[in-house]
Amino acid sequence: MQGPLVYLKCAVTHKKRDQHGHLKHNQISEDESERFEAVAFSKHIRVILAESVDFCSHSCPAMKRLRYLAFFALLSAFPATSFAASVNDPLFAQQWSLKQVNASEAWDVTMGDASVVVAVIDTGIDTRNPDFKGSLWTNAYEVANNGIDDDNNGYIDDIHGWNFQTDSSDTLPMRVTGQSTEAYGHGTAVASIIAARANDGFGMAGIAPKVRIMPLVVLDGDGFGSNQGLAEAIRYAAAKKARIINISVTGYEDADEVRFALYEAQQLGVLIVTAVGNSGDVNGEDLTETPVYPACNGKNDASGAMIRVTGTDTLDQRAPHANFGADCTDIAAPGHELLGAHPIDLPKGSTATTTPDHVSGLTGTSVASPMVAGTAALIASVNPELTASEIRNILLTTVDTIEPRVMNGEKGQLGYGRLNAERAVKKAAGVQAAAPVVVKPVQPVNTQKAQWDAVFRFWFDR
Ligand SMILES: [Ca+2]
Ligand SMILES: [Ca+2]
Ligand SMILES: [Ca+2]
Repeated sequence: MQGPLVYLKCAVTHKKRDQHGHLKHNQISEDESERFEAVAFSKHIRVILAESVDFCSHSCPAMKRLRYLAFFALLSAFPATSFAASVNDPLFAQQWSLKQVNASEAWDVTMGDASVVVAVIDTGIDTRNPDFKGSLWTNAYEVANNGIDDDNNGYIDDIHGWNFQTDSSDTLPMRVTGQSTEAYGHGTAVASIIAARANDGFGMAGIAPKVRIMPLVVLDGDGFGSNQGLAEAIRYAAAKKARIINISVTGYEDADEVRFALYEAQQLGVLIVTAVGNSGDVNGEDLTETPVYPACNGKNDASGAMIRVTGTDTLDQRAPHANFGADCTDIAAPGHELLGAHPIDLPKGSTATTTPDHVSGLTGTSVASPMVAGTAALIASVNPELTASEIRNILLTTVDTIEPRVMNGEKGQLGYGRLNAERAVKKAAGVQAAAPVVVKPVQPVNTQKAQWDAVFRFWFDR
């Protein structure tokens, strides 16, 4: 069966510097955004049998919840300021995104539970990077490298996820000729924003540093894939009981196969978190006029379990290139100049590389989506009884309001507000979160250009 000629594209762009070290803004090249090659795609339809064994988190939720409540009762006896969790990761101080959403305060409640699995549908994850030590999901019902499909799910030796591009168990990022490092490193960066280990004295911290990640490769090393591969990956994640799926991928076709897979996953209790994509235009695109998928598959579906994420900057204004639009956008999250882990075999010393193992300057809704997916994983960790729809509601009703700071013409277009991990996690734990929202100083800006200048000063001159 010939698959549709549809291309999905990862939704991130790097900010690069010119020869003087100044950041350049418009980095999505025309030929890249228009590069829709014809590739024939043929796959069997797979029937994946749902597993019968539950996570521990499902079998003992009451105990886990009691543990958190007892812990919080103890904490409440002390001044709140004594306790914002501190970590020793050397790059943590540069992770403005974690400060913006009060991650440290959320970590006072939980840094995540290893039973909570987030599937990362992307370009593959280089889990050889030390920041992923212990974070990789393992398929307990599969025996590695024996050439047998031990768990009878249609995938042979899939002990750590699957590569739907090569139909193999190799989930490392794919090397292809002439590829961009952006696409090659995309999945690794996205996964690290969710679940890079914290307090390991190395690199960065993910927002949910103790949950696990399931790599599912649907995009090649150039960042392109098919709707069929995406649909299969969604089904795989749901059958293997991922609680959350992060999809930092967008395409322009409303594909039946993807829509059905999303529906099935939600029926199985999975929360879908997806980026709303970037435009080649720094002003982004209004998704009401130009919808992208799968983000707009959740259009007007308030009862569903999809969260569509756009990106914002340090000033809580829409990040450059980030799409928007009330119909397809539920929430905003930091998506400008973020840090991420780097595949270990990329050339060292590029201007965008902060350390050999990490990259800076990641901008796009691709890096905003995992901020929300990771927070959802914290919520699922602290209260395993919550349904995906309940997790969604908590995330959307605990946001910080950003309307006063949103540019004219974009008000009401960036979702309910900007992610606040502290209040979301504390609400999930049944604990009264600190009521007053700390509003960051806002610099007056009049134009897009001025906005970026302000942002860059804010960031680089500290
Ligand atoms: Ca298998
Ligand atoms: Ca096997
Ligand atoms: Ca770390």
